[in-house]
Amino acid sequence: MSIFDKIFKKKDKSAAETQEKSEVATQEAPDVSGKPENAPTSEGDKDSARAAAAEEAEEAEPAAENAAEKPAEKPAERQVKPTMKAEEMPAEKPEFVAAPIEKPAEKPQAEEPKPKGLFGKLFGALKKTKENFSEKLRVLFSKNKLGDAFYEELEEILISSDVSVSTAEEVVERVKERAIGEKLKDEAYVTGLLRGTLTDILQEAEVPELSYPCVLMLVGVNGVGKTTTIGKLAHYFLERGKTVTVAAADTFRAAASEQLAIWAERAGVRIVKHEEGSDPAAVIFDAVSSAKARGTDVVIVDTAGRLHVKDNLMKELQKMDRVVTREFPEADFLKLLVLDATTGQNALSQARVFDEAVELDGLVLTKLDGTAKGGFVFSLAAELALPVIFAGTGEKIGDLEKFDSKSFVEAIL
Ligand SMILES: Nc1nc2c(ncn2[C@@H]2O[C@H](COP(=O)(O)OP(=O)(O)O)[C@@H](O)[C@H]2O)c(=O)[nH]1
Ligand SMILES: [Mg+2]
Repeated sequence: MSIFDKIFKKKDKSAAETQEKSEVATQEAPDVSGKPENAPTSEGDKDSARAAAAEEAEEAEPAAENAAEKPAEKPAERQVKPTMKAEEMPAEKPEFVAAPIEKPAEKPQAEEPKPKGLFGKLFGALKKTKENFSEKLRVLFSKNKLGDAFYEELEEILISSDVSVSTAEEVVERVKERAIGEKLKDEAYVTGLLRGTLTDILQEAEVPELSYPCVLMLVGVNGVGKTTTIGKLAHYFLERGKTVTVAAADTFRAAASEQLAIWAERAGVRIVKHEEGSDPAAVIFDAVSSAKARGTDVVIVDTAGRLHVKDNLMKELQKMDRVVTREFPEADFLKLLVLDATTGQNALSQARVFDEAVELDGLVLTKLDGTAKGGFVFSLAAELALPVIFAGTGEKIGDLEKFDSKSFVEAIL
């Protein structure tokens, strides 16, 4: 079975989570079909009334009128260049930037990565990473024989490529183990071992295939590319014949749901949105209720990323998590952390924070067209068992690919 086919999994949903009550509310089905001006007219001050309605809804099925209108999903081929810029840039600025490379290192033999095809863009995106890595390895091989000094330096190279210390140790340990007893210990041989080890680490974190219906909730700090990725994902699933609804649960700023509405229109999918400042859990409740009633395949949820009010944000995310688990237990529910690939080691701490709040299922790496190093991907797999599921390679609607571990390793090494 190909890696592409194995990258989804369904985590156990804790029974405890399903019992919690939420104060979300039902309201008229917000079907704006990508037309932001048709956004539902709910008012914040109706929250308590809706809360009561939600309690009733816990026993009953979601209001039938949510289902009345026919789905507005229709695939669209438009590829409009996004015009929006992040108004709030990431709290965490990239700390590590790949060192500029003067000349590409000679490729250690072993099979040539294929620059064309499904993962082709990624090879372009990771070219600098590969040059950087290969150059360092070439220098290492030229001055060292296999031995302690060699392995120590190999560990340092990994760390300088944003692999965490403990993961770098593990990688080197595994390479050492494999090298023992072998006679052929040249550069290509060790590069092959390293490549195999890194691939194993990623594949060990991989997850089974996604099943439908499913809910994908995207979390992450501001500016990493959540909203953009949701537009790309909507397009991705539509192209594969799925029906999609996006939910604007970043209700913190009106601009956030407007930005999502633009993407929804561009992709040609239905959006569920409420007013600025409304309860994000209520948005999810509506999105999930109407998706159930309409038989929608994929619900993709946008969330806020204001880490500076971390406690609130985390409580909000937990509440949304509970709503999906309780209201749509039959759906495959994945909580995906979106990470800017230029972020470096900081990615690990972001992942820990979000994983603690809502148990994460996987990652989406964005901005792989930038100066990504990508080494942290191995640490997230080794230390948090978090696989990368999708990769963003640009700002256009088609710039998203399913992540493939083997191809990724070939692209960087
Ligand atoms: N180059 C590049 N830019 C991206 C990618 N994904 C998102 N962006 C840009 O990152 C900025 C922030 O994206 P946004 O979706 O608003 O982030 P959010 O705050 O997490 O929702 C925007 O300018 C996007 O165009 C990507 O894969 N490549
Ligand atoms: Mg956003």
